[in-house]
Parts: sequence; C-alpha cells; structure tokens
Amino acid sequence: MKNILSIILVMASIISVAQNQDNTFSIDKNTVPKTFTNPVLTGFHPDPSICRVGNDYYLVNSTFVWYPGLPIYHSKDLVNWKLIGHAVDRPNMVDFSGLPDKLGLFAPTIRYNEGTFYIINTCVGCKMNFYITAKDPAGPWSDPIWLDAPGIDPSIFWDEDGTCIYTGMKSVEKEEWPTQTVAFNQVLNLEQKKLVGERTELTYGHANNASYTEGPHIYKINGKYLLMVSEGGTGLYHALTVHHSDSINGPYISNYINPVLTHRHFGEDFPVHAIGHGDLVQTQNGEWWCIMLGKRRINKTTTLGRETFLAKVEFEDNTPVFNPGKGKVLMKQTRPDLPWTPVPKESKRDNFEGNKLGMKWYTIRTPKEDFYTVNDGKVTLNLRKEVMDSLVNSSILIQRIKHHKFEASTKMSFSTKKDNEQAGLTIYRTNQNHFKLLKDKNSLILLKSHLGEQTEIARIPYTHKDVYFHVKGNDLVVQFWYGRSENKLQPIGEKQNLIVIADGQGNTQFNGPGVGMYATSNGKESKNSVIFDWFDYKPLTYKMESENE
Ligand code: 6LW
Repeated sequence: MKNILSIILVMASIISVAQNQDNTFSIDKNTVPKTFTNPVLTGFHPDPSICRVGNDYYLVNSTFVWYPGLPIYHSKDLVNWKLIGHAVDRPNMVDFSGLPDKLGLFAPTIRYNEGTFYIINTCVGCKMNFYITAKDPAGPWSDPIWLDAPGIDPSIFWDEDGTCIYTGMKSVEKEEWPTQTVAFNQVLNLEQKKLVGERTELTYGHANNASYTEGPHIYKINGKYLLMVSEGGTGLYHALTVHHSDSINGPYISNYINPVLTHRHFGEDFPVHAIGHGDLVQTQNGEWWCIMLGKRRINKTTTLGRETFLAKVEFEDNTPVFNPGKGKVLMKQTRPDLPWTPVPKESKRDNFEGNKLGMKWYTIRTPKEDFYTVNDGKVTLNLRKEVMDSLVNSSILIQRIKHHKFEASTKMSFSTKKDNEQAGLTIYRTNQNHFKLLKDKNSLILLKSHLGEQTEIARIPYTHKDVYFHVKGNDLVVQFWYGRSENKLQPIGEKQNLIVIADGQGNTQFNGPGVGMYATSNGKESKNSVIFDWFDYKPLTYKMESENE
C-alpha cells in the first residue's frame, strides 16, 4: 500500500512540474519530446515577429520602456529559444525618458534579405517609426533610420522584383465606426532611407466594424499575396484574419474562413485569452507555423502579461488553417518536424560573474548614466534620487517573472544613517503598480503601490547590514520573507494579492511584470550604494494547475 502511495505521489509531483514549467526548465534534457508546451516564451513576450535564415529562426518581441529593448531570440526547433541579444542596447538609440510604461517600443517586425537582418519598429512617444539593420542578429544593430510614416506596427516585405514594401496600420481620416484603422502599403527606398511614392490602403479588417486592425504582415504564398492582420484589439476580441490579392497593392479580398484564429468565441472564462498579433514562418521542411501573442488567465486575471505562443498552420489552397481540426491554440501539441535543440538550462542562481549583467536583466527607461557595477561576483547598485514611482530611469534592475508559481530571493548588504535612503527587492509592473521590500536606516518595510496609491503593508525593526529577501508567488497571491540567513526566513506582512501587477490595473496594459533589485535616496543626492551578492529566480512546484486542452 505504502509503495503504491509513494508512486502516486511521485507521479503527481512530475505532472505538477509539467504544468508550471515551460520548455526552458524541461524535466529531462536527454529525452527528445514529441510535443511542446505553450507558451513557448513565457512572461512578458508580446507582439512576436519571426524570420528564418537557413535552419535558424530569429524572434523579436516588443518591450515598451524596458531597456535594453527588443530582445532577439534564436532557435533551431521553434520551441527552445535562446536570448542572444537586444536590438536597442545603446542609450543614444531611442529615448524613453518621461514615457509611461505602456509607451515606447511597440510591435516590431524582423526580416532577413540578401545578407542583412532588418527590424522595423515604432517608438511611441519618441519619434515613432524607424528601422535598424545588422549582419549578426545578436548585434550590433545600426542606429535607427527614422521614417516619415504614420501609425504603428510596421512590417517589411521584398517583392519578387526586389522592391521593398513598408506595410503599416494607421488611423483613418474620418472613422465610420469606433477604433477603425486601416492597413496600408508604401514603397521603402532603402537607398534613400525613406518611404516614397503613393500610400495604398489595403483593408480595414474582416469584420464590417473591425476594431484596431493592426499587426499587418504580407507574404507571397503559392503565387498569391497573403495579408494577415490582427483585429479586435489586444484583448478578449483579438483575432487573426487573412486577405488575398494577385498584386501587392491589392485589392485584397477578405477570406471567408476569417477569423483564421481567435479565442474570443470561448468567452471570458477561457484560460487562454487575447490570441492574436501573429507572424507566419515556413520551416526548411516545408511546414508552416505561426507565432502569436496570448494571455493566460487565472480567475479572469492575467498576471504575466502577453506571452508568445506557437500554432501549426496548414494551407488548403491558399487558405491558412490553424491547428486543423482544433482551430485554437493548444497548450500542448506535436512539435515542429525540426531537430530538437534544447537551450542551456537557466541556472536558478545568478552569481553575477564577470563584469556585466546577464541579458535577462533590464532597467526601466533609458539610463543616462552608469548606475551599477558588476565585479567580484557582486552587483553594486548606486543610490540615486530617482524613484520608481516617477517616469524616469531609477536604480532598478529587473528580470521577467515567467511563471505563475515562482520564487525569487537575494542576499543584500546595505546600511545607511540617512532616513531617505532605501534598498531592496521589487516586483515591478508600472510606476503606479508594484511591490517594494526595502531596508532603510533601522527597519525593513514592505510597500505596495496600486493604481498609484502607495500603502505601507508592514514594517519590522532591523539594524543588521546583511539581509536575505525572499518572495514566493503562487498564481494570484504573493508572500514576502526576510531573514538573517537563507534558511531561516520569516514572513513580512500578510499574503498579498497579485492583482496589483495584473493586466487592467490602471496603466498595466501592454508590458509585463518583473522581479529584481532597487535602490533610491528619494529625491536627495547620495554617494551610498547597496551590494547584492546573488539573485535567485526559479519556477515553483505547487499543487496542480488545470488548463483545458
Ligand atoms: C501593438 C499592437 C498591439 O503595437 O498592441 O496587440 C500594441 N497589439 O499591435 C502594443 O503591443
């Protein structure tokens, strides 16, 4: 009896691991799985775009005011993705200063043509549409070439005669229905580095009141031009629709099959939501796949932001059919017929080796000065007058929260005699929505800011220089801990509701949550700094999490 029980327990834990895991932290690297788990990029990975060069796949996501911006991922099998660089990684490329968290770098498109990689993108609130190029997708990328183009969501396509076509979306002169937008084409003269000639409007979308027709991409498949757009807006009504034409500038005829993919008809309670904003890719073995964004929800609440999902596409004549027979994004499905190429497992602990931070670390808004150093296995973060509650670059360093069940912790050394100086751990979504677990002159304080209203949740006297901070997230609740040693931790404050960093909380619209390190001298100059010895992040195994197939 006891053996059967222990076998069941082991089985249960293996399954629960699978539910919270993603393909990165896969159980056993040696077995080549037949299936993959969606999302293929968990956490803050919206508006994905993809291109193939030979047997290599490159993917980019939007990042708004996170810096560095536009992460470039590489894969051999469309499932395992390795972060190889950022396309916007020099402070003089774009300036996010003063921008709210939902502005900045919107949806990008990545393409490859005759030996050169191109990313075309929109910096909303900061000079709008631009493109950058690189020979190596890991960088360096060129400085932006700014374009006189309206709207957002630019894409590029090379026609058979070598003409480079810019496809974008823009608002219409006179709306015939609310949130009407239109996809358009214009020639991009790469020699002159500007848009030239007529601008041709292509489609308002499939629905006769299509809202926010956006994220357009043009492909030439089986001799026909296929225009795929998103419509419905990046929420419950999000959908992908396709439109065909025999010539690049149309007329584009909306396909009767539309929408080719949406989850909107599954209603509010369906756990995978807002599916849309996709980009197609044909593998070297002829299969077609689509990457797109979507949101996982628990009790109608999305805490991880928009993630990147993958779905199979098969063409019937010229019509793309997504996951034939299922017609929706599947949380587990047979993986692409490509060589299984797992990426090195992310280690739980970042010991800050070397003299620069790993690519998974970001600050918020463009840094105008160096505010941290990495050496001897430590991060030294300078205290600066800037605070995370303002639309400035403060001394904050965060990484994506990629799992509904996660834990993060750090060892910190900090002391001050000044009341205005603080340092610690943060869970950050926006300047108005975040948690801070900070140490000041003589105490530890747990603070939350929700819709811009800051609340002190708990304060504990603490005068030791070193402190261990720990946080455990379990779906919609989070508990903060502290201690003088890593294995003797005590909770600080009650369990907190993660609604604070969820979608739809004031300005928590487009980006996603991060966890990391923060320090401030609250408006006063400071020469002080805080030392972080290491930082842990890992998915956690809790009770099973259900998601229907
Ligand atoms: C993106 C637009 C969208 O540019 O939201 O969901 C905007 N779709 O296509 C920001 O992500």
